[in-house]
Amino acid sequence: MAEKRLIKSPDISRPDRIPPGQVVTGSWPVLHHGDVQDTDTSRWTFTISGLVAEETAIGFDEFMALPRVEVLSDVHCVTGWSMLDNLWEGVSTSLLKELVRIDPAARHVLVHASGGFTTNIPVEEFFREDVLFAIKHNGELLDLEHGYPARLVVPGLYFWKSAKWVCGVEFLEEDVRGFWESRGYHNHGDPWKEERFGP
Ligand SMILES: Nc1nc2c(c(=O)[nH]1)N[C@H]1C(S)=C(S)[C@@H](COP(=O)(O)O)O[C@H]1N2
Ligand SMILES: [Mo]
Repeated sequence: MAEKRLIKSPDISRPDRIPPGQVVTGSWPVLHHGDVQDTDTSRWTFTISGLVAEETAIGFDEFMALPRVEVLSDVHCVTGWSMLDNLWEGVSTSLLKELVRIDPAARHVLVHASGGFTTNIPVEEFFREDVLFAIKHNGELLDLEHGYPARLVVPGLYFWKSAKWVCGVEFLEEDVRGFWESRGYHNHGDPWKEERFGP
């Protein structure tokens, strides 16, 4: 199998790795709204919709067979914990550009997860090199609690943007706030600017 490309998230090379108001944790907390999604992979699909030439749904086997990258990144949760040096393996968001033709009018991405969770990301941040649909963390498949079979990982933004149990993305011209973003969390969520709550 071809060597996977290792991408280092830009924050990895900051002299101070810990954003203001954050504390490093040794063990990985489990945080989400609602139930853990126990995905039936024989029925799971990943759907690319919205401003695309043709809405496309990819089954589990096909998704798992897509070329993968590895990303080394830090995690910063808005509740105050950070976890450094995570090695993620999965499908780069930029691979979607090879699967569908995205309308240049698309400015925003609404990420959908099983169970109804959503989160919104500007399209240029969604396609940053270190953003991926992670399948493995530190060499192991994700636990159910952490988003099996796949979760988005957006290293540059607070961890609530990293949707667990991801099942699709929707390309949009206008921004649509996601689950936490419409419940008082900041629309953008940059940990270095402490964009925790509103607007
Ligand atoms: N599907 C889904 N993904 C989600 C959430 C959620 O409620 N549902 N919560 C987010 C929040 S607020 C955080 S902090 C992280 C926590 O991920 P972890 O449980 O793997 O630490 O998942 C994010 N992704
Ligand atoms: Mo969170």
